[in-house]
Amino acid sequence: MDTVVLVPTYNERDNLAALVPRILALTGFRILVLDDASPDGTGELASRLSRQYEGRVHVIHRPRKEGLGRAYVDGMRHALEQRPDLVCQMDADGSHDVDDLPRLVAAARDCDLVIGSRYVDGGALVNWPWHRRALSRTANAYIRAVVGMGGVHDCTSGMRCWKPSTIARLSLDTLTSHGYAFQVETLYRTLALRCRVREVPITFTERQRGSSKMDARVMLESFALPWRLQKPAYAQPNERDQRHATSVYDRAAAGLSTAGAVGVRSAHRGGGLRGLDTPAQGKRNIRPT
Ligand SMILES: Nc1nc2c(ncn2[C@@H]2O[C@H](COP(=O)(O)OP(=O)(O)O)[C@@H](O)[C@H]2O)c(=O)[nH]1
Ligand SMILES: [Mg+2]
Repeated sequence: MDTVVLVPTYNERDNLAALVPRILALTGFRILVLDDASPDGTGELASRLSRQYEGRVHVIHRPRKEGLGRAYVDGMRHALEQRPDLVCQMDADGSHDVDDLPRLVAAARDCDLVIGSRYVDGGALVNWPWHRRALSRTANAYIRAVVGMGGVHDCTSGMRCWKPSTIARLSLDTLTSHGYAFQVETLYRTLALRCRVREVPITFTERQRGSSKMDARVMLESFALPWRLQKPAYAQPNERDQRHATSVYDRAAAGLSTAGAVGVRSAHRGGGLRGLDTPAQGKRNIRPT
């Protein structure tokens, strides 16, 4: 199994130096670093690592800081060209545990997107300050209230494993998010495409080195995104898929065939991805068909 791990970096030199050997210790994993011209020399370090581990570490040097979402779009495009079996994404700062990667990869066998989830049974947060916990929990509740999101518990998680065929259907060119909203936007599209999404528990640990790049602009974009997704003008991957998604979720709301979903709790409140809501339980498949 050939898996490419996308790692976005902005000022993560020490963290990247620690992360790369840990990932490469796993069989079948390659790394694509997405660096936005970090002033601390992360990009130069990534180049050195790509020479040291030739063929297993690559780096995209982007000219300026444009946000996590833009870096991921570039990375996904390049990853698809390399024709791997799977594409993972994870933060560079040590918050995502390398040891969780094989479980994500294993779970991808029978679904199209695996989300490493902090908010299902077995998931955990370690050393995250209370205001970050509150922000993350509130963001997830807000997104689910506005958009639904098929009952996914951790819509904002940055640790994921994709089937390349799913990424190929996302219409990367039309994704709009610059920052962390990328995670929500790509999940929304994946569900709209009726892809199978599965959450597996992960432990998220607060970084020990460097600082968070979360800022007011990132938060504002994330706040606005769920509403933007509802607008008729929002570009969908393709119209046919979206029409199907709406009818599928209508069926779910009516209590009809929802194989894999644990139950249907909320009433249908509109079109799009609203309507399917499931009781909080452990990891499971969401198969809205
Ligand atoms: N390439 C790139 N990476 C970014 C950017 N902003 C954040 N990152 C990376 O995205 C990951 C998550 O960012 P972080 O600041 O740790 O977010 P937090 O964990 O929510 O505080 C880290 O690996 C960052 O270096 C950006 O603008 N460009
Ligand atoms: Mg972080």
